[in-house]
Amino acid sequence: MKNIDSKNHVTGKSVYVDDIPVQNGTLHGAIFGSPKAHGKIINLDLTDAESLDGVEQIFTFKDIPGRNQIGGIIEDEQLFAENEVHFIGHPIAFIVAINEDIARKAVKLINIKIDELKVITDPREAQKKGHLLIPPRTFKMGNVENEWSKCEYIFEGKVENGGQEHLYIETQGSYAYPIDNGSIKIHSSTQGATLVQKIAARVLGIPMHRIEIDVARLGGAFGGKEDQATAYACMAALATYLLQKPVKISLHRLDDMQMTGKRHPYSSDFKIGLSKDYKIKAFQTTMYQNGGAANDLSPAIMERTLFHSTNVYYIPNTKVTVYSCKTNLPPNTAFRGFGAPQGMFVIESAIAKAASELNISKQIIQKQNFIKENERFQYGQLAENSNIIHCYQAAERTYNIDQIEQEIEEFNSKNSNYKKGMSIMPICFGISFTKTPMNQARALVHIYQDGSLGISTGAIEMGQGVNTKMIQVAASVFSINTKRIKIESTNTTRVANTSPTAASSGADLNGNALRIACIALLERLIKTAAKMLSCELSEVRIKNETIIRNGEKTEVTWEQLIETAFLDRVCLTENGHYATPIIHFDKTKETGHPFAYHVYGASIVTVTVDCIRGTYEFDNVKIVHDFGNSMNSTIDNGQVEGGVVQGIGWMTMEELSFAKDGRLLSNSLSTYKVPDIYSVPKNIDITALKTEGPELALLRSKAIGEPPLMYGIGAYFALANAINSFNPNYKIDFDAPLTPEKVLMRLYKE
Ligand code: LUZ
Ligand code: MOS
Repeated sequence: MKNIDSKNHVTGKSVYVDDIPVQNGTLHGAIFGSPKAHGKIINLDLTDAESLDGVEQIFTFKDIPGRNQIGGIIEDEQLFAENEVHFIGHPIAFIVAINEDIARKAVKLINIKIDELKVITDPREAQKKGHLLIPPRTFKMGNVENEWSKCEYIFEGKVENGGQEHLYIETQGSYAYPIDNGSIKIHSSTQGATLVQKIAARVLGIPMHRIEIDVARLGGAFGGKEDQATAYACMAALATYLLQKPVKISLHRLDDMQMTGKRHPYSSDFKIGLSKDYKIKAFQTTMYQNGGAANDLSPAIMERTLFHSTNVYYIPNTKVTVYSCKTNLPPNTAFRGFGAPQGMFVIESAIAKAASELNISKQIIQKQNFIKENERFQYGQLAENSNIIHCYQAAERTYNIDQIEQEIEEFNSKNSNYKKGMSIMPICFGISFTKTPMNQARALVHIYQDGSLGISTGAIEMGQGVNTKMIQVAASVFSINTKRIKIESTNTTRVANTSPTAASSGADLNGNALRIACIALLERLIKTAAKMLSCELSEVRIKNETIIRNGEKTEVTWEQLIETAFLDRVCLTENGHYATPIIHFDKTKETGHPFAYHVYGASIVTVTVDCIRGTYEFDNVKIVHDFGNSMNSTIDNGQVEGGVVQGIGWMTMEELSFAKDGRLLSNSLSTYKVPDIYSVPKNIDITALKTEGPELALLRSKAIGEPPLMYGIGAYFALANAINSFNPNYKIDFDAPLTPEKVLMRLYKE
């Protein structure tokens, strides 16, 4: 099935927050953010701004009727700074005016005096000074301390990875307006409708039932709207509540880039020990996560880093510690992969370091250590249906890795100014929110009298195609045409208490809830059908919109069935609830079974470096991916392609740059480079590993959102190998992103 939104997307008809027709008298908001990264507010002078013609009102923390607190996991983040500011762009005031231009003009008229305090942007410096967001956490297995003396080889190193700007095409935004009885409706560009509802209720000091959140779709999110859409919805809601007028905010790109958090940069130390036959016997790493000025989702992201710090490998002795460091940057947040890419980059770096020192190819070590069926991850869960070995073998078969290596060697021996490099990136990603209670969802299904359906779930469409998958689920249960089914917006009055659409679990959780609702309705309809045909329940089923009796088509159509059921006063509405079974985790022991299943895959990344200029082109990414039994290969392949490109961007060209004073220098698209059509790999081959798929995946089709991003990590090592064949003096180092500038310096490093 094609993505139901494709046509409207390419013709510009899809409606986003900024496209919603506004009501008469709608006011427009703009945010005054802190001009300094750290300091005490001595004086805030709003008089000039307030007297600007067209400014309706300016709100600060003093106007908040409820609590000035938007922190989710930890309550450590104010909606508006009260006495201190902690990052540049830290919201201080919200200006509401008759149009956007005036609101933005007024921002410039606000005068503030800040007594500056020391600015820290480096996570290691923050950790040394004791500025931690939460206490550090350690995962371990076996005993690394005892193991080092038994290792044949030991290598140590340091790894840096940069952050990443989400660059959703639709910036953060919200449109709020009063509805009946003192309630408020908010259209928010959020991945977490319930989170927005809950925090807005907290800020306004009113019950959740007085706030209705509605989300049609997002123009991209990538994690950036899991937590951070909330602030903007709360600001619009606050102004709406106090003025009783519609209020809209849609961030300017420059403000969005400056104010919002990004993927976490990490700085890490590692130590890896191997046996003579290249088995990894021990692995230790300490990672310093740059959390920014408040917790946001950092504790959960730290947790996912810990879970993924051994990637696809079985390592009997591990010790992994993550410090979440408080710095004067915008609070860093969820980004596709959610800490896992950072952890996986470190273990892959450790392996690359060992390979480089031992003068062997990285694959030799990778292959020796793939986790096997029923070996344990360091957090206690067994690798059931571990498909990494199958993926790797399929990649060897399908793409002939030896031949690729030979061709690269040949190319490199014949060319002096161009060098090629390749690398294999295996991945393993755990599916489920690591916080077990979040793994639940609900759906609401109405069958209307004419046989058409309206379905609602808690899933949010952000371009990933979840709505299309939801329609497929309902169509498959009833065996009816997808055209009969309409998916409604995600709305908290229809489906309550939703988890954010995140953790790659949107389709699994909401699709299973929807399936449960549809199956319950189907059972009722089968009863009606049996009654119509005067036969046993077991004799009837529905196929292609027709009632089948004992395998034979009858005259009864879907429409007749529904009409009869309605006249017979059968309930044609159903609610489904799903909670992922079997998962659990004990934080006191750091062990359990946190994931419903794992997604595996292997990619081969090849690159050509122009050794005069330091520029490069990715020739190929060849992938064997474990989709399970993909329910929509067009959508799933699209997710793989997008993920690969986003991962390569993170590893190679997307370089966030902050000045010492905490100012974001790469604050626009002229200074922050994302992959464009010219820089994507020339070719992406995707081969599906043929498997049945796990029972806990929706229709045995595995979660797809995040895992493929990590294929892009291979880009770093492919580049390093190409540099090395030009410059044998280059000793591999780990400092992503490996931008063309950095490549050039390494090509000519003595
Ligand atoms: N969000 C979250 C996530 O709250 N918990 C998770 O485990 C997670 N994993 C990936 C992406 N977002
Ligand atoms: Mo996400 S990083 O699944 O919001």
